[in-house]
Amino acid sequence: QIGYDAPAAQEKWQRFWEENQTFVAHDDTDKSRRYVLDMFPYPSGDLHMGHAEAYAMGDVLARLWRMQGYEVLHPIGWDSFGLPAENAAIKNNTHPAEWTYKNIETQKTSFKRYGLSLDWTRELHTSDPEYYHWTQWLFLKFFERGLAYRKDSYVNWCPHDQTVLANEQVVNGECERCHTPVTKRKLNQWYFKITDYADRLLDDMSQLEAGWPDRVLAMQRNWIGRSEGALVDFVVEGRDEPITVFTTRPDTLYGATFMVVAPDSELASELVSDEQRAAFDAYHDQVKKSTEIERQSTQHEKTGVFLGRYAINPVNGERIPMWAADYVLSDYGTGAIMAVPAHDQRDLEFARKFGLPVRVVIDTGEADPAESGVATAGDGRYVNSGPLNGLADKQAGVAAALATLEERGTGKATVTYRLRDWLLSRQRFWGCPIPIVHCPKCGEVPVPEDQLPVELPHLRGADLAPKGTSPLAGDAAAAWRNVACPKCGADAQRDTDTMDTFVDSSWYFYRYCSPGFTGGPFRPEDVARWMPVQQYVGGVEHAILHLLYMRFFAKVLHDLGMIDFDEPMQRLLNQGQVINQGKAMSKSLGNGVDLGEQIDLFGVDAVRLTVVFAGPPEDDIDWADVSPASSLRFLQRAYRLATEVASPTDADYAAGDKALRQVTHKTIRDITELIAMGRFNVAIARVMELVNATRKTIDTGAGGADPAVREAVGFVAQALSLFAPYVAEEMWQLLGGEPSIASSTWPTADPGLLVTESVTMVVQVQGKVRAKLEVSPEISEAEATDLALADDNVQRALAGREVLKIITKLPKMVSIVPAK
Ligand code: ANZ
Ligand code: ZN
Repeated sequence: QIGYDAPAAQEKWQRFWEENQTFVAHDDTDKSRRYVLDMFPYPSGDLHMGHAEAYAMGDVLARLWRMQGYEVLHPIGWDSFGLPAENAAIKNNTHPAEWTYKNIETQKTSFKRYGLSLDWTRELHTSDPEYYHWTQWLFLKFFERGLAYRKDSYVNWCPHDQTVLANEQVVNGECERCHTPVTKRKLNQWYFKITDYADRLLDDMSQLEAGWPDRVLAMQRNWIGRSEGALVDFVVEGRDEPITVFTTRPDTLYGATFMVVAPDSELASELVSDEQRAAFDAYHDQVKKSTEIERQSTQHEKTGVFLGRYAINPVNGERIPMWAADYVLSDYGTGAIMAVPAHDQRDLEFARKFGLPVRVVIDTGEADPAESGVATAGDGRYVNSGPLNGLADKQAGVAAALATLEERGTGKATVTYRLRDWLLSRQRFWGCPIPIVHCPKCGEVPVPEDQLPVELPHLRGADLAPKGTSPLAGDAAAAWRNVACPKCGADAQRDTDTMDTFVDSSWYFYRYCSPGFTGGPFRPEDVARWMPVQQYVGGVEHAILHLLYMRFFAKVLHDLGMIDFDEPMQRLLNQGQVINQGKAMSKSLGNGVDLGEQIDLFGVDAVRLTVVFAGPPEDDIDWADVSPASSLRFLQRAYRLATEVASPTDADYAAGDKALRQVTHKTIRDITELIAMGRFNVAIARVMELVNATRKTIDTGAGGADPAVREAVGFVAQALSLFAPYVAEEMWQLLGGEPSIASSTWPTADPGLLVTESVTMVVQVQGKVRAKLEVSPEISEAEATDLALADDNVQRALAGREVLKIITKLPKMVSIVPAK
C-alpha cells in the first residue's frame, strides 16, 4: 500500500468532499463558468471498466478547471428508462422500477468510491415523473409545431424485443441491443420530423469542426446524406400518372436505356403486367427475406425481374423497359431510377446480366463500358445527347439538362437526404408515456399541460412480456388507458406506446442547470449561465444516435426561444474502449476485468492513473498491456516525497535549488498546456519526471529542507489530484495545505524560471582562443558561426584573411581556420 491506510483515507475524503460540498457548482458567483459533461450512465448494475475510463477523463478537466478558478458544473444522473430494466423485471418477476433504482444505489456507491468530482445535488433520473413530466411537455411542444406526427409505414421490427427500432438502432441489419436480425412491419407510429432540420444539422457542423472528432462529423454527414440532383418524370405506357425518378446525373438522360423500381415499393406491384405477375411475386418474396446489408452490398450478384411494362424517355422519346431489382431501395429518392449503364456501375452490371443496351453519352476516352464492364463516371465530351453534344464538363451538362427539363415541365432540381424521420414510439412499458389521448371525434388530443405528467401506471405483477403491442394496451392498464377526451369529454383512450429512451437523453444536460425546477424543463437563464457545455465526454458508439438527436433537440429549443445557442456541446471527446488481450471484454471470452477487484487490489488512485496513463484518451486500452501495480509503485514514490518535505510552510521558494525550480515551472507550464490539448497521458509522464527530479534533489542536495522541494512536491500533489485524488489529498495534508486540494489554486509558471540557461561557447582562430560567448545550449550551426564571425576580437585575429574552414563542437566551441 501507499504508506497510509488507503481504504480509510478513501472514506475519509469522500465524507469530507460531501460535507464540505467541495464539488457543488454555485449559480451565484462571478467566476467564469465551465460545464464538463459525461454522458450519463444507464443503470445496468455496477460501474465497469468502460465507465472507469470515460469518467476518469472528464474528471481530469473538471478538477483542473476548478483549480484554475472556474466555477465548474460537473453533474451526473441516470438514463433510467429502457429495455434492460424491463427484460430483467420479466426474468426475475419484479418491477422494472425496483431493478432500476436498486442498480442506481449500487452504482452510485461505486461512483462515489471512484472519487469523481461530481455535483450530486443535481442528480436526476429520466424515469422519475418529476423528469419525464418535461419530456412529455417537450413532446407536446414538438407536436404543436408539427414536429411530432403519426404515420403508417413499414418499420424496423425486432422479433426478439417485440418492438420497433429507429433506423439508427439497426446495426448491420441487426437489433443494436440483442443482435436479432431485424424484419419489417407495417405499423402506425409516432415520428419526430428531424428531416426538417437536415440542412441545419449539416451546416452547423462548421461550428463543431474545431472541437469534435472528424470521424464523428463524417459519420453524421454521411448519415444525413445530402444529395443534390433532379426529379425527372417518365411517362409510362398504359398509366395516366408519370413516374418520377431521383437522379444525381440528369445530364446522362440520353443514356438511360431502362428503368428500375424497388421490388418492395407499392409502385412495383402496381406496374407489373399480368404475364409477369407470378415471376414478380416470386422475386418479391425472395427480396423480403434478405437483409438491407445484403441488398446494398456491392458484392451481391444483381437480381431482378422484368415488369412487362415500358416507359418513354422524356428527352428522346425512346421506349425503355421497366424492371424491378433489389439494388433500388424503396425508401430512398422516389424508389425508382432511370438506369444509365454506361456511367453507373450498378446499372452496368445489371444491364450486362440481363442483356440490356449500354449507350455511352459521355466520351471520357476510356474503354467502352459494354466491353470493359467498367462504367465511366468522369468528365468528358457529351455524345449521343442532342443539345448537350459538344459540351465538355459535368457542371455545364447538368445545367443544360435541367434547363431543358424545366422548360418542358418534365423535371426539376431537388435535394434528397438519406436521413429519415426519427421513429420514436416503442411498444414497451418502461419508458415515458406519450401524452396524447385518442378521441373518436377529435382525433389526437394533447394532454393539457396542467395534467402532466401522464404517470406510468404501476401495473405491479402485470405481465410485461413482449407481445407486439405495448403492455399499456393490455387489460391490466385499462383503468389507466380509458379517459375522457380532454377536448370534448367523450370516451377516449390514452396513447399506449412509450417514447424511445433517446428522447429522454436528448435534453438531460439542460435539466442539470435547473435541478428541481417546476416551471418548465429548465430555467432559460440557468441554461444561459452554464451552457453551451465546454467539454462532452462519451463513447463513439453514440456518433449518430444520441449525438445527432441531441443536436436536433437543441435546434428546436432554439426555435422555441428557450436557448440562444444552437450547438450545445462545444467540444467532444470520444474515449476509447477498455479491452483485454486485444479483444473486447466479454463473458463468453472470459477476458473480463472486474473494476471492483482491481480497485481492491491496487486502490482507486492506481486504477484511475492507469486508465489515463495507458495512452491518448481516444485510443483503446488493452488491459493486458497496462500495469496498475507500477502505477501504485509510482504513487508510493510520490507520496514518500511529501513525507520528507522539511521546510516550513511559508518557506521562501526563491531561496531553493534553482535547477529543481526550473524543472518544476517547466512542468507546470507543460502540464497546463498538455491537459488543454487533451494529452492527459503525456501530462502524467511529465509528473513522473518531476517526481524523479525531486527525489534526486532530496538525495543529493539540501534534502527535504530545501524550499524548492516543497514547491515541487506541492505541484506534484496538485497535478496528481487530476488523476489520483486520494493520494493527492493525503500529500496536500502532509504539506500543511488547506483541504481540499481540489479547491487549491493551480499555479502559473514563473517566466523567469522558464528561460533556459546559457552556456559558454569558445571561439578559436587558428587554435587560439579569441572570444568566449554566452549562447543558448540549443544554438544552431548557422547561428554559432554567424555569432563567432561577428565578434570584434575574432575579426581582428582574422585580419581580413579568407576563412578556409569552420569546425564546430556545439554548443561549446567554434574553431576558425583562415588562409595563411
Ligand atoms: C442516373 C445516374 C447516372 C445515376 C449516373 C448515377 C450515375 P446518391 O449520390 O447516393 O444520392 N438512385 C436513386 N434512387 C435510388 C434508390 N432508391 N435506390 C438505389 N439507387 C438510387 O445516389 C443517387 C443516384 O443513385 C441516382 O442518380 C440514381 O442513379 C441512384 F451516371 O441516376 B443515378
Ligand atoms: Zn374529443
